Amino acid sequence: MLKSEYLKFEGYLCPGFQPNLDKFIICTFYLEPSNEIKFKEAAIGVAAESSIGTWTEIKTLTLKIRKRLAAKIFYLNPKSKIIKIAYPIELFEPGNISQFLSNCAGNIFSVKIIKNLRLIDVDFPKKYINSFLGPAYGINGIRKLTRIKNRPLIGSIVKPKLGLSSEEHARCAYECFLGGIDLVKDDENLSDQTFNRFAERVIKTLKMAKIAEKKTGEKKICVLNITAPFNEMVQRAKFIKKHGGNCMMVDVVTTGFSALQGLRKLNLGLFIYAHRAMHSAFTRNEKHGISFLVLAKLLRLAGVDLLHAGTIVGKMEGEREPVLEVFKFLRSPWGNLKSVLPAASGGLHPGLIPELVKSFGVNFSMNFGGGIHGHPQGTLTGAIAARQALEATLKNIPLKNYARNHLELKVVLEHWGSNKFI
Ligand code: CAP
Ligand code: MG
Repeated sequence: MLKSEYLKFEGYLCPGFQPNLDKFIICTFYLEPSNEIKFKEAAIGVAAESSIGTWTEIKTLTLKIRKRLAAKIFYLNPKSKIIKIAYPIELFEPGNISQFLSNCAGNIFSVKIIKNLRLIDVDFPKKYINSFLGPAYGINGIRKLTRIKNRPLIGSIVKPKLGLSSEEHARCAYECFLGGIDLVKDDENLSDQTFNRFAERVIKTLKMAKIAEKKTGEKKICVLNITAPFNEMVQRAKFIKKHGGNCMMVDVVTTGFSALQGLRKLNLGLFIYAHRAMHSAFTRNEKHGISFLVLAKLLRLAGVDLLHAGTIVGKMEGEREPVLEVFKFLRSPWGNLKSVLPAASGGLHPGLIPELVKSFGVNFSMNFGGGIHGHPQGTLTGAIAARQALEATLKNIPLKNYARNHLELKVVLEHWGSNKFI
């Protein structure tokens, strides 16, 4: 039986090495070797296969290349199963996220010597961070556009996610806007289906948003999903711009980094609303895959302006600490790149707004699909109730007190209380 020769390799295992953070990308992994494979051997295999090595010694690998480009394991803890690897920055092409992933999240997930491997975190040198465009708008740009200074943005997702005509869709969005909602978005799986054509939806929804702006005096954002093959996405984005829109939604995981970076580079004058559908296929398993924190860092490099990042209390998985860590990262300074507005979404209803503000403060966006369209009295009332719950929370008034003379909210509290998902 053929056995890998990783243990014989030199130059990868460097306990005590202190990487210069301007010259190395640092990846933190959780590693479980396969049976019969020593922890050290698996670690060397991961370092070799994600830099310059393969399963056997090769004659073409000179000492010069090894010294310059070999990835260095500088922390190795068999107990916690954590390893830290320093990758020489020369291994990477600045501005190219797909290349980074092919290197640090590529073949290493497939090698037989590992049972489980998870890329938990990554630290980049400033120079590398600044080789990316990052968000065009960021939190400040979105707040300037919406004229919302210091409260959370409140959004809704048109439901049902599929099945409405473009007319019905625009009508539903209009009711949300009229009820006090700032952003109304397409669902992640709505694109240009026969029953709701993209072009018609854009024209009708933007028209209704304009009417609602006049009626409410507030800025209204239509979050229109352009997810499609790349060239088609560019055409759809330009169509939104031509009809007066200011936001494009992209399913960033299913679309991929190459397309996302391509869109950002075109500077289309629309802020990028990032939906993360499919992320849990590789972010959820705590022993194998890539953490959402790593994905959030890459999406900020790629240039998204707003990113779904979890709720803690809603229907989607995501524990308190990792969710708060991502919120903190997206809102913190990072090289020369702008910040990203985190969005809480999934199984939320107005009764949960105090809990959301307690966890996340005011610098985020919160979305309600079922939580608005599931209101016993329908969409408009549901939207009004959500806005009332936000107002009460910002004034520090308990919802049940505020509900005494805000009946739309009263109905919500009778219907869902402040119940949260498990
Ligand atoms: C929420 C939602 C969003 C999820 C995405 C849905 O609808 O429209 O796509 O929030 O999850 O389809 O489930 P509801 P995440 O408000 O009706 O639950 O934000 O975790 O990426
Ligand atoms: Mg959805």
